[in-house]
Amino acid sequence: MAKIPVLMDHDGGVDDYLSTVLLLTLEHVQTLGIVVTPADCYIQPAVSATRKILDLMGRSDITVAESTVRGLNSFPRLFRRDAFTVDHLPILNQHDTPSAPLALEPGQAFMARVLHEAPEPVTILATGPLSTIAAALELDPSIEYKIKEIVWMGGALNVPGNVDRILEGGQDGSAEWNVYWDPPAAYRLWQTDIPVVMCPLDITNNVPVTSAFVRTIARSRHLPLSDFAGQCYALVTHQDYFFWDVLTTAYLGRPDLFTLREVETAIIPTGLSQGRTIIQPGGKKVRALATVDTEAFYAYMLSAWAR
Ligand SMILES: [Ca+2]
Repeated sequence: MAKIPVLMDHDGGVDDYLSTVLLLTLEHVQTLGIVVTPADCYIQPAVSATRKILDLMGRSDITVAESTVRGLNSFPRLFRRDAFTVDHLPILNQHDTPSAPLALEPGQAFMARVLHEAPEPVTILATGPLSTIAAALELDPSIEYKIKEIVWMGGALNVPGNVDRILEGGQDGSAEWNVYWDPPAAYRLWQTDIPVVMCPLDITNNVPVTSAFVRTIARSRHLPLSDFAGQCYALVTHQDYFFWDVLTTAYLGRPDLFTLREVETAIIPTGLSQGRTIIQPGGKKVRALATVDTEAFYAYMLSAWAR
């Protein structure tokens, strides 16, 4: 069976590293590269950790690229600093320097080139803001038709957003972080014909990372990926944490666990609701992940990392 070409664009959170691991377990996927967008992270440790994860997975042949886009609304430092911790986890530091190559060009240029050169349309797995994709499209508008679809963690349709109204002033709490970081980028993307499958908070709210789940992973800690996943999730159990990016990635691995619905949507680019994804008749038609078999999903995660 021919493999599905996928280009990943993540933004360096704990969830993103585990999504990277999950993606690399998918035998029907050919990963063309990994771009790191400097949003939910500090970029140097995020790029470094990503290269080390590729080494851990035995995939030092995959190139990592550092995007240089900048968002309008910074992620909280408390979230971003996890990149330093993950980059220093012992399991990722058994060798002196990472072997997986780092692209010499900025991530957005790398993305544009990889898509341009691809012999067939490519799926983009985006587990952060859409800014790097928007920048790549500006560099080379012809790549619009080389993108088969974007499978994206982002948005909140019929539920509140996750940007704290008190801590983050100047907004009304309707936005999801991956849109809020750079609302105009998502807005620009929404003006294209690129098919989007979105994984909004509506569905991720159903799959919390529970303390019980983290303890279950611990029982397999003799296995490298379970050990890594357990270490990563231990960092975030003090906060409300969900399988946001990992659920999105799981759709590529096990689409049979999901139902989807078609919705017409728009992005609010400015003002108090900046970053809101709103259901709007006549707006961009996207497919949204609507339901997931949660028990089967948790079981899938345990088995995917049991190696
Ligand atoms: Ca992310």
